[in-house]
Amino acid sequence: MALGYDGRIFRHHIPPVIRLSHKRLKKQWNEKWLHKSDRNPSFMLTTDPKEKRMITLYTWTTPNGRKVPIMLEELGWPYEVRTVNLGKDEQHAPDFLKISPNNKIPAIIDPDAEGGPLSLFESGAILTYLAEKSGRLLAPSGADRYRTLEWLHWQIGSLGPMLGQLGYFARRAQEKTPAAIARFTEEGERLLDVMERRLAESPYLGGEEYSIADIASYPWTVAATTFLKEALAHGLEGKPALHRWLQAVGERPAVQKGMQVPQV
Ligand SMILES: N[C@@H](CCC(=O)N[C@@H](CS)C(=O)NCC(=O)O)C(=O)O
Repeated sequence: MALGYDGRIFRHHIPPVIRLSHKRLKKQWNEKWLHKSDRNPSFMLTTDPKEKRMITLYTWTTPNGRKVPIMLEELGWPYEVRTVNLGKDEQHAPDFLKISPNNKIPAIIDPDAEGGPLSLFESGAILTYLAEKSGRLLAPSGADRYRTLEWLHWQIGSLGPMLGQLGYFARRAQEKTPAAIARFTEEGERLLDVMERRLAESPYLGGEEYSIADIASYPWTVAATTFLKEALAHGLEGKPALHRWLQAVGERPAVQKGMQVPQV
């Protein structure tokens, strides 16, 4: 499908040349994604759509926000970053809601997906999609595939939410709620123990190979040693396998680059 479109959502100030040559495409995108009342300038088309068919990544400077840039850096695919400033509540902009109905980053739009442009939210779905599209970082079948998906889902359903809640109650909330802090500290510690046991028996979370399960867990493990260090009782203390894994993953150039995205 000759989309010739770079994934940016557009509505206002569309250059005439684009308006003419991409009329049909614009109509298709507007119908699918745009909200009439939205005036968010960060969603405007600003580059020549014929030049680029790259993935647009909507993200912010948080652990969940770093997973997808790490993946895209591993793949070496060009991508365009759109910041969604959570501090300014941009995750609630109506246009962003069309892409990410749960009002959370990360999200992507792939203009070059099979069957037409595809928007995706939820980091686990995005990582799985990119792994399947590229044929990398997730085994195509068999036990290795499901072991990787198991640990990917563990991160999405457990490590991320528990450490995220700990961050909220222990660091960000004005009012401190001891029971909530105790609960999420305990759960955070327990999950780091689970991770330590897994990594003591296996080089990577999914098995012998580095995979999307490691990409998903890395930014949260870094958070456990930085932003959440004080909140956790023990954190990575006495966890040699976790230290070994953190270092191995952290040495990857794609991880180092992805952890710097977005630049704000
Ligand atoms: N399960 C989701 C979690 C995404 C998530 O919690 N994102 C946070 C940033 S780390 C967010 O967008 N928070 C904005 C808000 O809660 O309003 C995923 O893995 O993509």
